[in-house]
Parts: sequence; structure tokens; C-alpha cells
Amino acid sequence: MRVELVTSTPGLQGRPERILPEFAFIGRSNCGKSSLINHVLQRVKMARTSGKPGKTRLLNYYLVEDRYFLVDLPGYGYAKVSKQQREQWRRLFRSFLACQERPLAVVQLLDARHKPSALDVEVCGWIMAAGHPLALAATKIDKVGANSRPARYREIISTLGAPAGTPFFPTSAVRGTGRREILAWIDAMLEANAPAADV
Ligand SMILES: Nc1nc2c(ncn2[C@@H]2O[C@H](COP(=O)(O)OP(=O)(O)OP(=O)(O)O)[C@@H](O)[C@H]2O)c(=O)[nH]1
Ligand SMILES: [Mg+2]
Repeated sequence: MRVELVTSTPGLQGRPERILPEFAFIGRSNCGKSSLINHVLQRVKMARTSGKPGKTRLLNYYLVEDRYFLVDLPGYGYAKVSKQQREQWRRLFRSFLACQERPLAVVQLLDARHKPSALDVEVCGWIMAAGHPLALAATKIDKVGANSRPARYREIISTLGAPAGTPFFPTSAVRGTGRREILAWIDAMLEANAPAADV
């Protein structure tokens, strides 16, 4: 798989000039976005990960197969940031979603161990309201016993209020689960021209 980190930028003005379909990975701080991106791209340390929340501070654009961008976004909901930083994140993410010139689909990641937070629910609402294709990924499923998983997945979907049929991927970057399914979804979206722009 040909992958290249093309841009790391704190704001929207630094996004790549090239317009290609974008698949953004979004979720709480520490939920495993960067790890899942590394797993999907089959790179050990392409996206930087950390045991401490708040690692990814920039929008990182990975060009994949010269065909689309995977975008690693800073996580939300990290308690130790100032109100001002929180507000900044909110503005950044909302304008990221509002931009209609770039075809965008969003994968929202949720730690399989926890019930989605109020902020997860709010963010999911923004994505749906913006009209972008949405998929959900439960992360770190290796940390949940196989018997409890179906109930956790149901809780995630019902708490978020995601519409029936929303693609849902159980994933584990540690065990290597979910890569094939996510890549198949991305391929299907590209073939259907689904991340569409309004221009
Ligand atoms: N057991 C397990 N741990 C994981 C998995 N994915 C990520 N982790 C761990 O969770 C922590 C956070 O992972 P990151 O990928 O840095 O999380 P992130 O969502 O990018 O975090 P921010 O950039 O801070 O928003 C790290 O300690 C990872 O090793 C997984 O599938 N299973
Ligand atoms: Mg990260």
C-alpha cells in the first residue's frame, strides 16, 4: 500500500491543495485513532500514538494509493485542556465538517469499553447533520470479553442514535481486527462516489 504523510496542519488553511475524497477518523482523545490508522495503513509508526491523551494536535493528511486521504484529527473530550482550547477544537471540527468543497466521509471511533459520552453523541449529531457518510468503529475490542461485545456494540449504536444500517466496525489495533472491513468500506464509498462535494 502506497502511503505518504502529505501535511500536518493546525488549521484548515493548511490542508492539501489537491482535492481528493477524504476519510476522517474522529473520536475522543486516547480512543485509538492514530493506532487504528497505523493498523489500516499497515505502518508501525506512521501516525504517532501515545498512552497519554492529547497526542495528536494537528490534522494529519495521509495520501493513500494516490487515491484518497485518511485524515487523523486531534481527539476531543480530554479533560485537561482549557475551556479556550476546547472551544477552539469545536470551531475547527465544525468548520471541517461544514466545508462542502471537499468530499468527506467520517469514521467516528468509540472505545468499546465505555458507553459513548455526551460529547460523542453531540459529535455524531454534527456529522449526521452535515450530511457526510458516517461509519462507526468500536476500538480496543481486545479489552472486552467476546461474550460482552454484542451488548457493548448495541449500547454504542443506541446511545449515539445512529440510523439503522450505519456501517459498524469492531476493531483492535493490537489484534489486527477490522482493517479489511474498513478498507472494503472505503473502496465501496469510492466506487459509489459517495464522499461527494457540493461543487
Ligand atoms: N489494547 C489496545 N490498546 C490500544 C488499541 N488501540 C490503541 N490502544 C492504546 O490506546 C492508547 C491511545 O492510542 P492512540 O492511537 O494514541 O489514541 P488517539 O485516539 O490517537 O489519541 P489522541 O491522539 O491523544 O487523541 C495507546 O496507549 C495505545 O497503545 C487497541 O486496539 N487495543
Ligand atoms: Mg492520535
